[in-house]
Amino acid sequence: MATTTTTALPTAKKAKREALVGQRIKRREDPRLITGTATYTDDMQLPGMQHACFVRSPYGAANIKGINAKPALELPGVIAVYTYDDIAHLGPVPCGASLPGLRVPHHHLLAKDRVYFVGHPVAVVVATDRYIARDGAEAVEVDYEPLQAVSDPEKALEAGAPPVHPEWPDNTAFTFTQKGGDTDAAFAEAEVIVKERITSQRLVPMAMEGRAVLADYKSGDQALTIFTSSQIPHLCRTLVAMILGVPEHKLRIVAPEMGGGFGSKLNVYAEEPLMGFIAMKTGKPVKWIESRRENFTCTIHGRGHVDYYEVAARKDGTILGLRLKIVQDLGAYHQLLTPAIPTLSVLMMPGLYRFKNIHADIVGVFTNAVPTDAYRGAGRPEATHGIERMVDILAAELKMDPAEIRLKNFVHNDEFPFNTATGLTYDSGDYSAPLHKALGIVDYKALRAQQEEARKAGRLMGVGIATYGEICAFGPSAATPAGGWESATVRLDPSGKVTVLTGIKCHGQGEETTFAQIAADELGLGIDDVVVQHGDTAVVQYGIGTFGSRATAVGGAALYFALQELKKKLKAFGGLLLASDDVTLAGGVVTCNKTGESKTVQEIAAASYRAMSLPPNTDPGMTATNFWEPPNFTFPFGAHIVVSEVDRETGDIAIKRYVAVDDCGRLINPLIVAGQVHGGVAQGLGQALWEHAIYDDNGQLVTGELMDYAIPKATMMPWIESEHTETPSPVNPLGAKGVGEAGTIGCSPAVVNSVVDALSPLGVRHLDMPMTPEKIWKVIQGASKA
Ligand code: MCN
Repeated sequence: MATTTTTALPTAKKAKREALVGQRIKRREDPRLITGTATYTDDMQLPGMQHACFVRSPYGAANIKGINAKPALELPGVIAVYTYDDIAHLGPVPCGASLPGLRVPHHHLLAKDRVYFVGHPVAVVVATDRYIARDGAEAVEVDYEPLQAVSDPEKALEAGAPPVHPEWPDNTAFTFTQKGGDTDAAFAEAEVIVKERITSQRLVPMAMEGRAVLADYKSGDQALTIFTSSQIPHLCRTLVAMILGVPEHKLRIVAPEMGGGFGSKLNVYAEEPLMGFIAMKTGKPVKWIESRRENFTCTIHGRGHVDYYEVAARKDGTILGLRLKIVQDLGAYHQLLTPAIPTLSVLMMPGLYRFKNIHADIVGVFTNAVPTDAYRGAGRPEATHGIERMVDILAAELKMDPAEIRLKNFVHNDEFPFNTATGLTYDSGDYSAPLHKALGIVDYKALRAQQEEARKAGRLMGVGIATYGEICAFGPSAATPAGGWESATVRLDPSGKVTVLTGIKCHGQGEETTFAQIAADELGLGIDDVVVQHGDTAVVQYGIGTFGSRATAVGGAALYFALQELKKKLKAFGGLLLASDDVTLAGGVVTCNKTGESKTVQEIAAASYRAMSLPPNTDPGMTATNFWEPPNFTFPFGAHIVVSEVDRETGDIAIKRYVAVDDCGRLINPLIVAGQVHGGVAQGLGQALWEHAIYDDNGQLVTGELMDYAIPKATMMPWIESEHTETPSPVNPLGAKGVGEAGTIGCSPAVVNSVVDALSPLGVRHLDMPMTPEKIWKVIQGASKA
């Protein structure tokens, strides 16, 4: 996988006085990552550190008749075993989402008298080393009474299905309806109606670094520090303090280097407060590092949709309305945002299209499985997959070209800001531009001619188009659980070096680089004059964190405004030193417009700390902080085109070409953006072709290891031709929209549309993901028999 552009990378020094924003600057994070000198949680060793290992349920559903910890406690090196009775006084794992009538099961940190999914924590063993802790966990005897589990959300809704939570025998956590326009009238007016059942299978987010927690308690100060691989350190502090009942100012959360999160670490899990509890109880540090197997069974999954679509249209291809039912597999509990995810799907169901009539019903279903929650795209890949499949199905029904039908239904350029059927206001866009660009790159007309030839020769070649719009930059606080603002502090040291403190948490996205580009440009300094710090509640002012592709559009905007404040201070101090009211700040220098005399930013910074004299109403030093509340989300968009070929004999799918044209507003760093698109596409391709978290009828995760759960390896990735259009967002001063999830959102429908197109001569109209060779082979066999 590589980028198509071969432009030489500028060195930071060379680029010193050129605008850095917009340049393909290499990530400053990478040297420590590729030389193995970064410090992840598991790299940390504290004196007297203990290790924890969990006893977890091997059953999808069972009553706990008794727990005997004695055999574990007899093992040399085992220090303690804790069960529900020890932690009964602590708060539950929190759910931050609310919906009318939502049923919220009490999510104890350790199972009380029943287990609800394989991996459910029942006890935690503390020992002198990791291996003894593991032996200890195996020695704990738990007397289970197995119960019938239910893991298929549609079966869970059937009468007589085993109840996941006995108090709610219908397994329904909530129902939710969202309506816009007059959908009945749209369907009455329709000349054609197409229907399909479309699934978005359960997926494992699969960050390279699993979850990891290290807690350290200083009893003299009554101060608890928890190092945890978290996308939301401050929210984690607030919530863990509540669970443990410790004062928030005595709790410090540090999120050290992270090997990705992909939404799975936008959460507070039982292990975080439990390690805090153990550290306080034993008076010694304790570490828990998730195994890969635990990551499969105990960290949230994504997707888990069964959707029923009906699209009403005119014969000319104009879409009139959409009816939709989502059956959302929630798993056994609500994690932080579980019930909110399908509501995000509904919000983005109109995609890039103008139709104004929608009726969407969601039913959230409890199953005996680990909870679903936010995984890269969180609700939007499901929506985009659904609407983009339906548009292709409609095009096939009407024998229209899939590009033409999209162009016909796009929101027009003069309609922005555009109010959607689901109550959103799309900020800005030129939706046909990426599609035209992508069609140009593949030479669409020639490609279709080539396909005709291939078909004549008996080859199964497909061309798939998907366009997408996504909601990101979460978001106005009124619409985001726990607040949607973000914070930044910019500190100029006496030597003139810059420290940026940001409330977002970089965990692979590269803001240590892009935020330094923004700060260096605004102050006229070099990128090496700036460091970006994040992820430590004792260092950084409160922030919301990183998710929903918000860090740049919201956190970057907060940084921009803090920089404007700092620039004002620099001019005021500079003016004082130059004895002039008429000064300009440019290129790292404040210049008197009358005399031409100047002072460098470094000289002004030093003087501001020395404080021999200060401008009126000014404090010594040179710091500015901004808390920025965005007025709206931003809505990136794009078009992906996939050329595929299916092997008739094996069902294997070869991706021959992958073209991604994405519009995430103004590009801060095109190299990083390309990396984000590549990574996103890898995860979308994984869903389209290989990945599936399958629970059997007993609630066992049968694809619970990497031998069975096929994430794409580098050799399985196609060459990605990544291009852009740039439509600035009016929502923030950077003009930036998010890009962290775009690749995933655009990918899966483009791939499925391509493969369905390849198999359409065999009468295939729809395929569910993952399109494994076995599934495709069976489809081909079935078609040839028919
Ligand atoms: N960027 C840019 N120009 C733009 C938009 C973004 O140069 N117009 C840059 C940003 O400055 C940043 C990167 O692109 O360096 C991604 O920025 P943004 O779109 O703001 O997304 P976030 O930083 O908020 O990241 C969150 C997003 C999400 S929601 C998931 S899930 C995801 C993703 O990012 N998880 C990731 N990308 C990931 N990448 C890695 N390596 N690891 C993860 O866990």
